Amino acid sequence: MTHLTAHPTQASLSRRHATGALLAGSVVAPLLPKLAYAKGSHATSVPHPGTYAPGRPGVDYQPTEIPNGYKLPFIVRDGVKIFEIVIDEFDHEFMPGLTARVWGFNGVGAGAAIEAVEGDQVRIYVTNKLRAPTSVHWHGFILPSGMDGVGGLSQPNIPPGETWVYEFPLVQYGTQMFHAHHDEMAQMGLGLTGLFIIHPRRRQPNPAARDFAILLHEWKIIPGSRRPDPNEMTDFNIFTMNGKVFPATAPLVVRTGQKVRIRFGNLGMQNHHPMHIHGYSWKIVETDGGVIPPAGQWPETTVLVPVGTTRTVEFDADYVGDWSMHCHMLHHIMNQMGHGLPNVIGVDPAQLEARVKDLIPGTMVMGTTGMGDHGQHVTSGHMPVPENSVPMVGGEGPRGYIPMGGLMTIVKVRDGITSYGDPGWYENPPGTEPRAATPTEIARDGIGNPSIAPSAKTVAKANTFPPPMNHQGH
Ligand SMILES: [Cu+2]
Repeated sequence: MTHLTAHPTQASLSRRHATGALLAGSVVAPLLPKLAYAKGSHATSVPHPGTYAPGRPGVDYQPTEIPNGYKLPFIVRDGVKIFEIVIDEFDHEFMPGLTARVWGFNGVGAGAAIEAVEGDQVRIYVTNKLRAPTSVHWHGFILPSGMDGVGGLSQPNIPPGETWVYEFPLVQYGTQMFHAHHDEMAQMGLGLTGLFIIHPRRRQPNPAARDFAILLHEWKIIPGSRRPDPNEMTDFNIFTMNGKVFPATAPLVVRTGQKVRIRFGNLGMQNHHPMHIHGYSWKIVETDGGVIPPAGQWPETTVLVPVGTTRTVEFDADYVGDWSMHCHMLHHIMNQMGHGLPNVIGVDPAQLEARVKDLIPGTMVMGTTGMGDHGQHVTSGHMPVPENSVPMVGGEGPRGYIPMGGLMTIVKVRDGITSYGDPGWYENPPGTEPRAATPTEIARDGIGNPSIAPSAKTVAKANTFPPPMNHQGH
């Protein structure tokens, strides 16, 4: 029973689990000491320790899609899955028009992913090409303390130019993450964050046909600059899904009737993201702490993804269409939103422009009716902005300009598709889209009649508290 004393949590091993562990673990000599773990809230589908062949994509698990992201390849040597992480500085495009020099894993800013299977033994080489020391932490993993990746605590930092190796067994499944754990605010703020998907060894009942993972991140990139500012504490202005902002975010393409799983992770510095889907409700089935039993899952249309966590949702794609999926913190769907500006909502621009133009010729007053048309002015080129910036820029939609950016993508549900390439825009069937009302309809239904639409004044009066005194009652 010597291996059962290898980890502090083993004191809490139940007799049932200890028995399973002994049966499964007594067979082979592992590369590293195999560890037994009490089954906490994290998810397992088979006993640990155990000896399991490296999980094969398409056979032992259905690979997860990383829209816009990059999945690290692996090789298998002597039963160990080997990955190579390269930490470097490079130019990363957030969308056409905005590129910045970030720090990231394998050439991707906040969009790299590792995928493996519960029971795999993983060996991960980390090459540090930065001029700064760094380390890699495996976020949400049950592993030996020394492999936890905290610079100065569980290991010395990896010096510039060196390649270090981590190795541990995966004794859980779920949606985990990895990130630099030295000089955290700077290194993560510059993009050293990634996803780590661990599939269950034993296939779970009724798995999702479509499985997506999206890492949320936030950056401060001053318009016109080419470096994210790692000193920012609160005022982030670029919000990414796997490193991209809308309209550069890839749509999630789904066939009608399929079960869909979306794994959200958030390794930003500061912000929580209430991710909202249109046209559907979903259930939160997992966190980075483990699986939520069915009885504990409740339906929502918005899942809060707090910083430092993952949330996995599932729903059945029963409704065809183009459905927006976005963060409901509304400045998180604004690219490089300008704020701290004078509030000119409701101002008559003609008068203001006439007076300011004496001082500054060519002045164009914007924002008097909101900011919805700002991005369109920028996109069409008649509103000058700093080079390499996308201030409040959105994208062209099939029926007009979509003034959203940042944490926004589109779930495209289509009948009978055989390819998951972008199917283009959804054509609303006749009669299923709003339009201008005809005079006949307006007259027929009494629109404009005070009994249907009382004036704002009438409504305000009725809602006055205390109600107007009824003098006749005295
Ligand atoms: Cu948000």
